[in-house]
Amino acid sequence: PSPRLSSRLGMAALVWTALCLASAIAVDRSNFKTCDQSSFCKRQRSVKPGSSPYRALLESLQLSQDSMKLQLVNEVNKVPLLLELYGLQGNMMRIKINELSPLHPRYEVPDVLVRDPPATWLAVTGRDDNSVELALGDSGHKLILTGKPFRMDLLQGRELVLSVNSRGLLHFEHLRHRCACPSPSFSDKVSSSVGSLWDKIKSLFHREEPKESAPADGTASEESEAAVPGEQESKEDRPDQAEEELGSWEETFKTHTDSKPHGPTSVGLDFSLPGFEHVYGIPEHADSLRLRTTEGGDPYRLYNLDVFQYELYNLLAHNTQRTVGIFWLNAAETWVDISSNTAGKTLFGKMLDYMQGGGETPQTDVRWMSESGIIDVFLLLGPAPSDVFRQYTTLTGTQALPPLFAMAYHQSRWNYNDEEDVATLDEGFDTHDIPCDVIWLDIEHTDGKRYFTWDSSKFPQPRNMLGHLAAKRRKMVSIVDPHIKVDSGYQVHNEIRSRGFYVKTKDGSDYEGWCWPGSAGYPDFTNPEMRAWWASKFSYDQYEGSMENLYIWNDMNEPSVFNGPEVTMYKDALHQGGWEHRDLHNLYGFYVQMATAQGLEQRSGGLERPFVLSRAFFAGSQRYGAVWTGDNTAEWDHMKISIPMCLSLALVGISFCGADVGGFFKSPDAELLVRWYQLGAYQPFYRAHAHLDTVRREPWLFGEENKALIRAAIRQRYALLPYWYTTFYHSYRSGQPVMRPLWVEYLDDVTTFSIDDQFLIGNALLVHPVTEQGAHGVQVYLPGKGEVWYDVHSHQKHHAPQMLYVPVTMSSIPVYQRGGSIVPRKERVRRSSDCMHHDPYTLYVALSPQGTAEGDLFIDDGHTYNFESKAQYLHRHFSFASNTLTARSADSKGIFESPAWIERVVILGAGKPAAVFLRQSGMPEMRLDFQHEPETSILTLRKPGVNIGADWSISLR
Ligand code: NBV
Repeated sequence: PSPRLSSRLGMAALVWTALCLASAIAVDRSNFKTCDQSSFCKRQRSVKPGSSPYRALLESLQLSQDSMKLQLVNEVNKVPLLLELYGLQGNMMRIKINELSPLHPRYEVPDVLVRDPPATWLAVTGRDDNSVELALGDSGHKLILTGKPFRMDLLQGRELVLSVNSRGLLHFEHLRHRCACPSPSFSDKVSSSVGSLWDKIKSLFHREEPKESAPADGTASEESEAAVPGEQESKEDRPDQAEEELGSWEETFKTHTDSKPHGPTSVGLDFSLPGFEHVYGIPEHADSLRLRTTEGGDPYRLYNLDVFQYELYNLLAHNTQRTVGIFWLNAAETWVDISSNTAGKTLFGKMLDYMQGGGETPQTDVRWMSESGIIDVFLLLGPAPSDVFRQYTTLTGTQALPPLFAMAYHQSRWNYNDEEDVATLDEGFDTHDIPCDVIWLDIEHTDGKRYFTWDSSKFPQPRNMLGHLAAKRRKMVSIVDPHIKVDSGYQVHNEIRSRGFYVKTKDGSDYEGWCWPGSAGYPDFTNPEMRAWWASKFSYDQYEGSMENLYIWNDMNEPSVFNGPEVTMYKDALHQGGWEHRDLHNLYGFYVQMATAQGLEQRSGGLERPFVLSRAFFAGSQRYGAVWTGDNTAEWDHMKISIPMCLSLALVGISFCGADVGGFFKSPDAELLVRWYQLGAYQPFYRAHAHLDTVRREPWLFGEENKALIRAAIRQRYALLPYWYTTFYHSYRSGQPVMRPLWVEYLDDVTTFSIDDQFLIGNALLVHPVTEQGAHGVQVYLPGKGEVWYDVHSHQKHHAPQMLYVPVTMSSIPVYQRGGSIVPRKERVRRSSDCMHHDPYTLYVALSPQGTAEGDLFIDDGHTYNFESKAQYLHRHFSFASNTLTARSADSKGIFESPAWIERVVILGAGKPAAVFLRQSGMPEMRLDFQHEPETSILTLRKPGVNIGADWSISLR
């Protein structure tokens, strides 16, 4: 790593460094670009804060019911842009900026938004010479748009929430002909070659000729300085040596040259957030949860790459008063700069400012820079974190509700060698009495890395193997990567080739890169026809040897190309519609997972919920399955960093996240492995995985004591599956993250803002994993003024807020249940989650200091869409108040017959009652047995015996 990188990331950089070094097999940091080596980033960053050259032509403003259009003009090059503003329902706003008349269309990201976001009204509420004031629906927000220099300020009441282009960093590189040339002869050569290339692209994809430049919607005002046809080009005709030098028309990195037939196309814009010191999101890499400033270092880079695959475009800013989000919808390589006026200040400095009444309001400034496409940005105006989650997921979709088995424990390694190995492994879990739902097969199971096939000597009878697992009510996952072996004997390849579904080179031939199978083609997943074809390959008759209990894993979908620039695809490779890979690189992995999930859905006639794990992702990937944090190492820091990594993902909609338990590279010692199992048990996706070169590490290979510890960790996970499932259901319904940073629930507790070594599951469980070797204790922060928390193991009650030193042994990690919550569990843990389907429940009722509690439970068949299409589900609500626990329906639409019943109720923080009575409608009141432990205030009610779907109440008298 460069010193620049280290200085930016501080301590966490060391962790990242370790990650890179450990992955040295594949990664040398110098093989990846810095901003200075990425010409557009360098050009964008060379624009310094100051007066913006852009002017909004206020006289061109056109207002329709739900949008406003207006021209912007760059006063230096006179190129006109079109600004569109939309007020969106639910307290959001969309800003689009494109060229008014681009030479040819610019890429606009398709398929990520789940629908056209419903708009609300906009009205002009004031005007003067240089500004216009707009009201945004009934939200109470106003936008002040200033003409010269162009900027926008968004206010709520009199409070400034956010400003756009206030630092003047809007920089929109318009499309142009290549005329800036060292010599006229060279110029002629180049422009004619560019012309012929564009013709070639068009003929390849039969794309429509771009429309003649024409003022959009007649918005151009006659006396405006906007482009006069011809004028734009004559200005561009001037030789511009600098532009050539900055890599605008061609760029070389290492041995790879990126031809840039469209020249410079980047876009950039700045946002200022007054009053915000804490920003989160854009989970690009292993770092702290809270984002750091990038001053004096490189910006955060958003470019899906093998190993650096952390990728999302939403950023959240939070303070005690409000939370806002900025969602930048662009699929090209993107860099994000973050700066803050308090970054360098010590706490003492800040206090001094405060006491002296001086000092500026703290402010965070964010600058986004993308290589191509348009500016399309959504402002999510909160005001609470839960509102921002709802807003973001109404745009990009919520977390798909995974099948229940996918939330259970997964056993993976690269590789389980053959059918016998799988059988022994499966047997091992039963012999050692450890639950396990899924066994995974990595790339070695295939016939020479030809996906959708099996190595016939190692896996001669895959259906037998799958059938055997099915009899144990277990599943299997096989890997299907998106690089396809170029081999005329491989049917998948032949079909893709003959249908013209491969990504093309700039010259129109099928693009070939080097990957696991050797020479490989890359299907063009951006093409819907290709995706439909891919999906059809998962039907049982196409994917030979597959069965209902086989699910899929998509790896290497950044896409990873061993011999490509930065281990990925050439940016000038061409996709359907003639789009360059440059325009949509970050969408590739999203589409691979989408097409695979569609395949699994289709093979069951649309009945079964798919499970697909993906390494690369984009905004919206939450709709298609799970992700993991990629190739980590068996080191303590790597285990620890998985917490902020999954939390960052959760903040931007992707809840189903996990890290390889045990670490992918290298071999963990028993202590690290046990601690990792204990942490993984509380992360949404729970899979142990290991590199081919590591020693075997099934849970029973580390001695009896460690086996027992690992078994206990996995059993804790299984006991809590009803709570996980219900929390995922909430995420699916309302977009709230499953795994949450503390500040999401404790909005005005500033102590929580920087915490990323502990987290919440839903709103009821707080987890503080042990991430230090040889730890004897951990410092746990229990939030919530006037609240209480109960240790889930000892049931001891603690008052909050407080920083608590908790001694630890190897037996477990600290987990607390919030006073005021009710958590359902299944305590008869069995071989797999499916075996526990009809098992009885135990309710853990943790009383608040006021003696109240609330919670719920969602149940369905655990694997189909019938909960949606036929309302076959139960959503139960439990509440405790006035010494009475009541069960009723939380949603009367759902109907589902379940034989499961409640076998126990444990009330934490309860006094001893004289008697306990159960009441159910139409039945006589029944006395219940109970047991009370005075030292711990635990009241256990035995065998209420009520069906889980029934309405009842239990009163303590
Ligand atoms: O398919 C092999 C591995 C896989 O086990 C791992 O989980 C992926 O992240 N894959 C990467 C390719 C090889 C990495 C060195």
